[in-house]
Amino acid sequence: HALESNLRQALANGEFEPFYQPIMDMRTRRVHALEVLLRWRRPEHGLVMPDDFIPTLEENGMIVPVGEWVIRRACEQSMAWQRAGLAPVPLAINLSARQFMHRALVASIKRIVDETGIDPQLVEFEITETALMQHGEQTLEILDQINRMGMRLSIDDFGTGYSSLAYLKRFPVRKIKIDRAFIRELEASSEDRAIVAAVMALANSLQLQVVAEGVETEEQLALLRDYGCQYVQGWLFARALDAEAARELLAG
Ligand code: G
Ligand code: G
Ligand code: G
Ligand code: NA
Ligand code: MN
Repeated sequence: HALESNLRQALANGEFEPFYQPIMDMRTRRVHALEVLLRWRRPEHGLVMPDDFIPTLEENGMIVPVGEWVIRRACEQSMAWQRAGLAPVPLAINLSARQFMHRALVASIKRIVDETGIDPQLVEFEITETALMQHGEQTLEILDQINRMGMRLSIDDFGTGYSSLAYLKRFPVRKIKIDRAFIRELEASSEDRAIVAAVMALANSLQLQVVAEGVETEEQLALLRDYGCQYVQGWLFARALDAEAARELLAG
């Protein structure tokens, strides 16, 4: 369990670092939001990606304090950018099922808003459909509390999880993110195109915004534009950037 004890030290030693990937607005061609993606700057290892440490944090429960730290750090960063004169840009912050289950989540979000002074409208949370489906009525209560604070909710990795269309109507969700598995072969796969078209139709009738993830080519972008998808995220525009590179992007 060397990894686990290294992760404990990482939080104490300030080795975690949020990166920021732009979500672009097709209509304005500007940055619509920044997704916050955690990195671990591990001494003598370099930059470690979340897939190599988030699962361990989820298993041992450390995702709760680390996730709280991410929310706080990202809000502080947003405030620093605003004080430096940059136009405010919403942050899209990932929440794991484990964080979502934790009873102190809402209180800790409130505290972070009070202490950083961030406008809650600048914070949205991304939650997978599987995480949403795990906790029944309690889920609706937590989502309502977050929503009443003025924060938005998105469903992440849409289409890959435990799907029930009923919750789209019941939950105060503003946006769905089509998983990049459906975008990757969009040009070659008529099935993927049919899925994207169906998601767009559903989203339009429920008045949900849609983000397509994993957009890597101009051809994918053109198809998404044809389907009426307004928001796009992927390496065609930018990878996840460190705070300084994100600042430069926002500064134009
Ligand atoms: O708009 P600009 O030339 O600054 O584009 C920056 C990058 O975004 C380029 O790599 C371009 O290929 C890509 N891009 C192409 N079409 C669009 C679009 O409709 N919206 C946005 N935001 N970027 C686009
Ligand atoms: O940046 P990358 O695409 O490698 O991230 C992989 C996955 O790690 C993301 O899809 C997301 O689910 C998870 N992840 C990244 N950053 C965070 C974070 O700050 N909190 C949580 N809970 N998950 C994250
Ligand atoms: O939260 P989620 O698991 O959806 O996080 C998004 C993940 O997708 C991050 O790990 C990010 O680095 C990755 N990603 C973002 N854009 C692209 C892309 O255009 N192509 C690929 N392959 N991965 C991407
Ligand atoms: Na996400
Ligand atoms: Mn996703």
